[in-house]
Amino acid sequence: MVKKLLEERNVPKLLSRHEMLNILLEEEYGYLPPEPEKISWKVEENCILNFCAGKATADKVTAVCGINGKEFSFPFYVCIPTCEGKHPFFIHINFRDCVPDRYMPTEELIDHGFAVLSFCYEDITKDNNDFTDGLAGVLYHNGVRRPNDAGKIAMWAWAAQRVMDYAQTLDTVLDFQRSVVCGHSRLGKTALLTAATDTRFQFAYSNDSGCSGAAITRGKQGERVQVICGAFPFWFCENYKKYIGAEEKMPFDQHYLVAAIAPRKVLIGSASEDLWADPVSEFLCCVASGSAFGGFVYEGRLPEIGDKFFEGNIGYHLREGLHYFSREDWQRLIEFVNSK
Ligand code: GTR
Repeated sequence: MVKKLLEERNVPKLLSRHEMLNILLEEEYGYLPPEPEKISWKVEENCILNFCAGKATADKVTAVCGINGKEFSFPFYVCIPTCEGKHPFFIHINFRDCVPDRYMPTEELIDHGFAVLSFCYEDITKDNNDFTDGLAGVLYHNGVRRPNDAGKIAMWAWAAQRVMDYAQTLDTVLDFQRSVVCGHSRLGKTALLTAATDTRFQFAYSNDSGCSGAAITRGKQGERVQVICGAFPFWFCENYKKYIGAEEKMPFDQHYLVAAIAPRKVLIGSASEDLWADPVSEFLCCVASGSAFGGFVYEGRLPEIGDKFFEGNIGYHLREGLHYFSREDWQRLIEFVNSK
């Protein structure tokens, strides 16, 4: 039944990682900005004193990037358990810059032995059509973009990769076999693009990312290309608009984004009432990209609330409820990472 549902979607066949990435960057997200010519860090140690009663350190770091002969800076937080050992870690692309935050239960993550590095996406460039703002202003002259130049998702992904540059300076306390990039909704789309374009990330987690994220576009319920390009054209490159009302003509579908992360690991999380994102289309994306991971292991039927398909390197879980990055989602993510 699942196989038949996927066949009806008529998605293009998987290609090599390189080919799939080129298509996605050219046609959907735009090419990521170049790596900085130079990068340095300003570290404010223990910006939150005795964080979690001393269970963790909390530093505020500013990345100072030389790019296009100009300078671009952004802040992020680094919370690391104080106990001995090398810690698995999350790079969380967050909506807000608070630690903790309603989308980031920092103490619980620390209690599970994870470090978390997080930044607020709008500290990179605002979530709007202004391409003179922040990193966009450093990249583009007067905010003018060519058809395949980075949209805002590609810029947020670039920033997550800079946070990974910093993580690499902490190699005595972080475990790079369990490096995870994660995000919710538009930032779940961003997390997938981050890992697809940077093999330093061993795991990616997309929570409720839906249209132009982890959901197959062809035959999708809820949000479609026309709607997303109407409301948020700036998330993508200009070329993406070609597919408004012409999704069948796309030389790709979203399984390319997920498959481009293989053979590394991906977990896709859906919420049962998030029909705008469309849990079934997110699940079908796991099925469609499965062969790139050596198979998606599931029970041959559509998912039910509470399901966790964690056996393969591509995993899926379905939580009850609405569009939200919940504690339950974080718990599933921790379980998935710890099971590998
Ligand atoms: C919605 C958008 C979705 C999703 C969401 C979010 O308005 O239509 O694609 O990404 O925002 O980021 O919360």
